[in-house]
This record gives sequence, C-alpha cells and structure tokens, in this order.
Amino acid sequence: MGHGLKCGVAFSFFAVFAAFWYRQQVGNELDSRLETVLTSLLKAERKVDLNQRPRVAVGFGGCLDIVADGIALLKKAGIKPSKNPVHHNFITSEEQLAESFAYFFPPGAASERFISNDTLFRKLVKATQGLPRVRWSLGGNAPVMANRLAKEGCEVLIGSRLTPDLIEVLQEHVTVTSKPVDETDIHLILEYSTGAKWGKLVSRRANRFIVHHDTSNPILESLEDFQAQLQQFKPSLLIISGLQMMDNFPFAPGQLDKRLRLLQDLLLSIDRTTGIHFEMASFVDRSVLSKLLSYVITHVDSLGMNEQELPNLLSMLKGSNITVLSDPYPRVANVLDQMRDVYRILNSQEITSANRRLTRLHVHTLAFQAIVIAKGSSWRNTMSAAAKASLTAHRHVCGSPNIDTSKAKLIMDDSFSISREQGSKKIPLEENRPVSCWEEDNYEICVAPVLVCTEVYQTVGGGDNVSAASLVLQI
Ligand SMILES: *[C@@H]1O[C@H](CO)[C@@H](O)[C@H](O)[C@H]1NC(C)=O
Ligand SMILES: *[C@@H]1O[C@H](CO)[C@@H](O)[C@H](O)[C@H]1NC(C)=O
Ligand SMILES: CC(=O)N[C@H]1CO[C@H](CO)[C@@H](O)[C@@H]1O
Repeated sequence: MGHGLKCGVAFSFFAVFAAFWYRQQVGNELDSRLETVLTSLLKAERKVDLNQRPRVAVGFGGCLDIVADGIALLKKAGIKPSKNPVHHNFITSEEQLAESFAYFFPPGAASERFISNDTLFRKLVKATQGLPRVRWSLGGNAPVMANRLAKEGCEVLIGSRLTPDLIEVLQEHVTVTSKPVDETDIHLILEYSTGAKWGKLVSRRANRFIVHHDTSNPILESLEDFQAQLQQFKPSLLIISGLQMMDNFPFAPGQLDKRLRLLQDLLLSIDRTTGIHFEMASFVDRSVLSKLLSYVITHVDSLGMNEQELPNLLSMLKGSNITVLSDPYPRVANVLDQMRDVYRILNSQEITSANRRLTRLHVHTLAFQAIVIAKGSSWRNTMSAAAKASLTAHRHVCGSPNIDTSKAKLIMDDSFSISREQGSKKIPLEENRPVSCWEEDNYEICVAPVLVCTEVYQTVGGGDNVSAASLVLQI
C-alpha cells in the first residue's frame, strides 16, 4: 500500500514535469509563429475597402462607467470574501453582493447585476474615490459601438441619453438622438485579472463583474427619440444592443412587454434593405430572454454574442432552463455545434418571422472568433471580418491599437475539429492563413484565432468593439 502510494507520487511528479516540459516546447514554437499569424491577420484586415462612409444607427443605452480593480474596491468597501457562492438575480445587500461575486469570479465569467439597494450602491461608488488606477469612461453599448464605428469610418446615429461632458467624448460623425440630460447613470465595473485572488478564491481568467442602480436604461428611455430620427437617417445597418439592462429589473406590471412591443414596432418599420444586428449580452431571467425571442431576435438578420450567451440562448431555444454559467474556454467544435443548432432552430419554420431570417451569427470567445453567414446573403468579406474581430479583441483588451506579440499568446489549439461528431474534419491552424473558412449546407463558416492579450488593460466593452468592428467590413 505504502509502496504503491510512493510510486504514485513519483509517477505523478514525472507526469507533471513531462507535461510542463512538453508545454514549454510547444509554447516556444507557438511564440515564434505569433509574428506570422499577426502579419497574416493584419493583411486580411486590410484587404477590404470600406464602402463610402456607411451609415449605421445604434440603440441603446449610455452611462458613465467607473472602472476599478474589483478586488481592491470590495476590500475598501469592506465586503468580505464569501464562502457561499450564489447567483442572485439582483442584489439587495452586501452579503448578496459577496455571494454573487464569489459565484462569477472563480470561473471568470462576465456578469452584470442591478443593485436595488441605493445605499449600498452609493457606498460602492464612494469607495472608488482614491483607489489607484480608477478610470472613468463613456459606457453603455450604443456609445461604445458608435465610437468604434466612427473610428472605422462610419456615419453614426445613436439612441442614448447623455450628459454634455459624455457627449464630448464621442467621435466626430456620431449624432445623439436625445437632447443632453443633466445626470447620467453610473455603472461600476469591477475588473479582475487572471489568477487574481479574493480570499481563497482565484479567478481562472480576466473578466469583470458590473453593478449598477440604473433606472433609465432598463426602460429604453431613448427609444422614442431614436425612432423619430431613424427613417430620415436611412442607415444601411441598424444595431440593437443594451437590452440586457432589462434583465432582472423590477418593472411595473406590463411595463416590460409595453417597451418591447414598441421596439418590435420599430424593427418591423425598418426597410428591408437595412440590415438589423442584435448584440446579445448576459441574460439570466428566462422570461425576459423568451420575450426577447419573440419581440426582437426573430426580427433581425444578424446576432452577436459571447461564449456564455450562446449556450444560454441555445438552451432556451431547446426549451430548457437557461444556463447561467458555461465553460469560459470552450473548444471550437463545441461552439460551432452550438452555432449550427442556434442557426438551424432560428431558421426553422415554427420560429422564423415572415419578415426576416437569420443570415449572420458571430460568436466571440477569448481564444477565437467564429462567424456563420448564409450563402447568397448580402454580408460581404467574412474572412476579413473574422480577422478584424480577432485583432480588435486584442487591441481592446491590451488598450493599444498596435499589437506587440510579446503581450500576446495563442490559446487556440494547433488544429480544431469542426464538430464534436465522430469523424469530423480537422483543420490545422496555419500561420500564413490563420483564418479558416469553409462551406456547409447553405452557409459559410469562418474561424479566426485571437492573439490573446496577456497584459489586460480592460475587458469591458470588448464584445461591443469586436462586434462593431467586424460588422463594418460586412455591410
Ligand atoms: C442596504 O445597504 C446598506 C449598506 O450596505 C445596509 O446597511 C442595509 O441593511 C441594506 N438594506 C437592505 C434592505 O438589505
Ligand atoms: C427549471 O427551473 C425551474 C425554476 O427554477 C425548476 O423548478 C425546474 O426544475 C428547472 N428545470 C430544469 C429542467 O432544470
Ligand atoms: C480597441 C478599441 O478600440 N477599444 C475601444 C472600445 O471602445 C471604447 C469606447 O468607445 C474605447 O475607449 C476603446 O478604446
């Protein structure tokens, strides 16, 4: 018995050592490939000429983001690590805040929660004062996407209510539909890095936990002003985002349906030549997500989401409960299978609206970008769009337009299966042609590896930047 145990220990030590050695070798080889992958992605990104200043309209949301080191902030506010990870739909007390953070922090899953307790929220905002490395920035999905789109050469209209000083931060060529307001809502972004420690808890990947006490964005206050100017603006693309603010918000009876019905009317009024993209985000309230399905998702041409939101939507489409947490490092084959399912179900007879059908599905993950496009649809340049999404992911997280390969790593495998089905084709990651595209049935798929940023500046707004950047090349 004792002997066996010793042997076991020696063996596992050897196994660990061997695995470590192996990983180092593979690692070095990969590092030397990074430059080639980068050069090839940049080439793919540049291959496309933009149409003359495309017109894009983006709704909704707008707020002031206060970005802080989540662990430092909780410590300063006196919120102690909780041994009891629980996911609360919304947060009423310090204990619930600690339990919620303990739930999402270890796996490193992005999450956003309403704090109904005003005293607690103010206390947290106050605690950010004097913390090192606290940043203030323009937040909300619509403004972040708008700035990205304008930087990429678009003329943009946004449905947001912003204060004059936040409007200052907008790029040229961005027009806000609502008049300036006196006060804006604050969203607190608790960022953390990979391996960050909170008590005994350690995060598996860099991400953020967002809390707010926002009562205007959940009811889409800017909807009417946006609608009033939309027809005249004549966009070639309409982007809908920011609806996650509705999740778990304590609405008055009937209020949620009323607002969503207005949004649906807006979508139905849009000319067929204008593409509509919906950028999802984290939803945990099944009833909100299922309302979105009928009021919004079935009236758009394109969907964007991350690796958490994909299985979440899929399980709802399949009629089960939504998944709050999923693997933060999913394999390509898993994601592609889920994308095929979502694409197939949303294009099936029972669900599709007569008006539009889903022709584009973009999933952004830490390790790779995947885009599915219907054959014969009007979305162009999918390969370049996937490359651009991948480059934007790195640029955003590292906070720099220039990519330094010493701050990058590839975490996608050397080759990937295109499905979990047995005998599926394997595609090697070729550094000279890092974006792989192929056709299946009635659609095309492109997968691009991400040069994952290793010195995280920020993760918040990542999905918005990435989605917007890739859309620009496709209209
Ligand atoms: C709201 O938060 C404050 C500050 O943390 C706390 O003292 C109070 O008990 C909370 N209220 C409720 C109803 O939990
Ligand atoms: C779904 O959630 C409800 C309510 O939380 C629960 O009663 C039910 O057992 C769950 N069903 C499944 C299949 O997990
Ligand atoms: C990479 C990149 O452009 N990131 C931007 C994402 O959007 C925010 C808000 O517009 C910018 O501050 C980031 O620089």
